[in-house]
Amino acid sequence: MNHDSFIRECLKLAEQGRGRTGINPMVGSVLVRGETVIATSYYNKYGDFHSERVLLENIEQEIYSDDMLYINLEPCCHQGVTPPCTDIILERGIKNVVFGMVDPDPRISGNGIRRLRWKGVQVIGSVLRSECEYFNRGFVSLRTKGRPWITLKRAHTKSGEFSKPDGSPLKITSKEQDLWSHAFLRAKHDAILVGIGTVLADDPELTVRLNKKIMQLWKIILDPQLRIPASAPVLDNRAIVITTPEFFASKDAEKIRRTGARVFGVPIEHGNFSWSDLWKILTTPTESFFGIASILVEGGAKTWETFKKAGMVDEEVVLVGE
Ligand code: AOF
Ligand code: ZN
Repeated sequence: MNHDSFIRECLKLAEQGRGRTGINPMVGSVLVRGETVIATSYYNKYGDFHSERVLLENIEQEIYSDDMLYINLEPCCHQGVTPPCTDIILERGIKNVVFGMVDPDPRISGNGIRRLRWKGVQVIGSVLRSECEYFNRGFVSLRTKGRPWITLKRAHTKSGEFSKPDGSPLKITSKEQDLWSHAFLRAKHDAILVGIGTVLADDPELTVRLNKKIMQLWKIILDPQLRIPASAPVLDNRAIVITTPEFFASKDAEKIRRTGARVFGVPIEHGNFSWSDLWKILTTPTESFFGIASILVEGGAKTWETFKKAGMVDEEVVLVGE
């Protein structure tokens, strides 16, 4: 039995939920009979039934005692927004479970595995643990550090320039590097974050363009003095403008909200936005917002420095142009 390849199948399925699972993990499951996958499922969006439940509630075939259920994450055993996955696994008579990684959520964290074993289910794992953990790095970061996973992206020329001598923007990266940035950086994060300086200098749209398809990410703009013009192309219903409480209820804030953007007031602490308030806003789901688990910080230099000095960087990518 090749456990690795079936866990990889789970990851591929899980990927289909990207961008909709919010503060929860991306999860995929496959049910295998012999060497054949007989049913698949994935966690579609925050608040929906979990992957295993979707699979086991919809399967019409009888389940055999040597069928194997694969999931990239340990099955949950808590009553949350939805009922425990361990219940449906036991109810449907699944006797073999293979999981990719232990669930870092303190409500679960090994309890799902223990419950299944105690009821006589054979549970195998972790299988491809680091691959599974890296795949769900946003979720892991939220549950272990209480903040999203943060990737810093910078670009400079071979001689180390970030901008023209007068400070105006300089095109640094090649077309190939830009394509890579869209496919492997922007598309793999829930949000892009920039400082107001970058918005005023470059007027970016901050979307993901992939083979003519546009994917919508959350766009976070740090703007303490609320300098962003309501006409900025970046403003729409995926934009989140973070300003200080004194500008939060201003007329300008109202104008910005009319574009569909959200405006939040976060107090300044030691010269920066209060990290704990910022994380609370970005990771608390509401009816129309499922929360952000990973952020790509794109600039400019001041914003990078702020994140670096605060030790808020998990991964750093440097693109060197001509
Ligand atoms: C699974 N399969 O497909 C998912 C799991 O807010 P709730 O009630 O939906 O619970 C969210 C928690 O459940 C989340 O923190 C994670 O530990 C687990 N998510 N577990 O077995 C799934 N999405
Ligand atoms: Zn579950």
